[in-house]
Amino acid sequence: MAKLRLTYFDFDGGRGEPARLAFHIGGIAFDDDRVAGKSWPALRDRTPFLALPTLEVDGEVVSQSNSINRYVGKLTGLYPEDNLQAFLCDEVMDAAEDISTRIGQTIDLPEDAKKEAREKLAAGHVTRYLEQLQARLKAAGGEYFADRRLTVADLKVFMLVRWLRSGVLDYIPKDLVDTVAPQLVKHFERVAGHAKVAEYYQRRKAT
Ligand SMILES: N[C@@H](CCC(=O)N[C@@H](CS)C(=O)NCC(=O)O)C(=O)O
Repeated sequence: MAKLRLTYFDFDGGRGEPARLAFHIGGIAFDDDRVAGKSWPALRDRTPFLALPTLEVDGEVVSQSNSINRYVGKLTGLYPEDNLQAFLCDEVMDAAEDISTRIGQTIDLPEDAKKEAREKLAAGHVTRYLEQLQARLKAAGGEYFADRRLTVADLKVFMLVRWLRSGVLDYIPKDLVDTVAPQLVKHFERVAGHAKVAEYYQRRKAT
């Protein structure tokens, strides 16, 4: 097995977390390199595209969260082998990435502009994306997004829904997912209740 080092910011969420979870679920050892915010400026220029996460594989540093998710998904058995199921898995991950990016772009706005942008997003793109993700989930059988089993797409949406429901995003109602896409809440609970996922967060809480 290659030597694997996943580098991401030191919190339990965001773009690096699906790969951490996938490694844990698949039982694959990796170096969980957690970067403190104050160390980031010095590291930034050494990342391929000035951003995290990165995954180092036997000394080669590769980036882009969904590319990492696919690679780690293949290593851990959490990525479909069937081409169409893989396509569905990718679409969901990229949609989750799109909407996370749109929301992320509001984080550093001044308060008034943030309010305006987020209210517009909540009523527009975020609602649309959640409804469509729910439709994809239903079309895939209602439990998982692809292959009728847990894949990295489920882990990616799990992080998105957790973020939206956490209450940290002012002006995006934290019950928006519950209101417009209740099946995504059920999906969130399904993933959170997965034995390995639950065990992972129990362990994280204890550290
Ligand atoms: N398209 C990239 C986006 C990466 C990205 O924006 N990462 C954020 C953290 S989630 C980052 O590194 N922000 C620090 C910065 O831009 O200085 C991916 O999916 O990995």
